[in-house]
Amino acid sequence: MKSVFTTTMVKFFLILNVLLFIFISGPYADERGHGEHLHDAHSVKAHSPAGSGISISMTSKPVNLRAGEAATLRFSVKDGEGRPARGVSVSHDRILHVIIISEDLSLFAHVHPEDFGLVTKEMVRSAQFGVRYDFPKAGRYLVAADTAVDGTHISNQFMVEASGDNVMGAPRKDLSKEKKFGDYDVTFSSAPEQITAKKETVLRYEIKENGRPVTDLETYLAAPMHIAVVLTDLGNFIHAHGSSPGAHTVRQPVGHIHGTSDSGLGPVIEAKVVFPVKGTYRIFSEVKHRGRVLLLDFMVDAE
Ligand SMILES: [Cu+2]
Repeated sequence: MKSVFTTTMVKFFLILNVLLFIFISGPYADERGHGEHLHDAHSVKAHSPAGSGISISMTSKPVNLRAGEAATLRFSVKDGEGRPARGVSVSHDRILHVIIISEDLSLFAHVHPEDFGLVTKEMVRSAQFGVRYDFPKAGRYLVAADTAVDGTHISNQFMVEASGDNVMGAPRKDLSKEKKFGDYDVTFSSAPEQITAKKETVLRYEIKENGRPVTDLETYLAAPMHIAVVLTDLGNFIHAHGSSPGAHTVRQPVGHIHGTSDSGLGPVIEAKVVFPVKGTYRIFSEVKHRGRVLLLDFMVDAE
């Protein structure tokens, strides 16, 4: 009798979970209008391939975000006619990448629909994907969404605002090039040293753990490093990927090829970035070491 009850309870919770999941991923018809408004008013279309008309729109639930309250962000990938885009596919191991950065530049999140459950065929068919994020502080946030449609990178950025009492402060400028992140010491440099907007810059990270060069970084989401570059007023955003000089990588096989091993990256990771305009940028970068994602951040001035 007890086991029958337990089985029933398990079934009940399974069904409840499925229902919750459907609820979370279900259409937000009531908010679409507001979402379009958000989109029209604040989003910056970044890399939509010319002529394809494919874009990502976003809505939030609740519509008015409150700091400290659970929120769901929902992204719709649409073709030029406003229909669900066909061919939305996994890139960098995920169907959609969402990066959230607070206006005070103190908060960084990198989340994916996969972090909250399975990506279903229905989600792909309707080209609608959701993530959850609890905005910790009141203020503005940049939300950057990246996906791939038929192998072409699609990216859109949105600005959202969370209300509440716990208001974020102004960003602090810190151009230091040697920083400590837990047990890791990271030396950051750029070539050329003086960064010029619109010209290619190579960012270089040298990573040590307790004084020893780290040579066993792992790939994280199919890249040695994921980099989010943001202008300090959140007006510009770039998502780039790093490579490990001398190691076999997806993007830049330089020098020896050490097979297709997932590890053996480091201690130097480099990334090519073109800073779009003059200004101060914060650069958040993620690497993976011993199964943990390490978040590094530096600031630079571009002339
Ligand atoms: Cu991602």
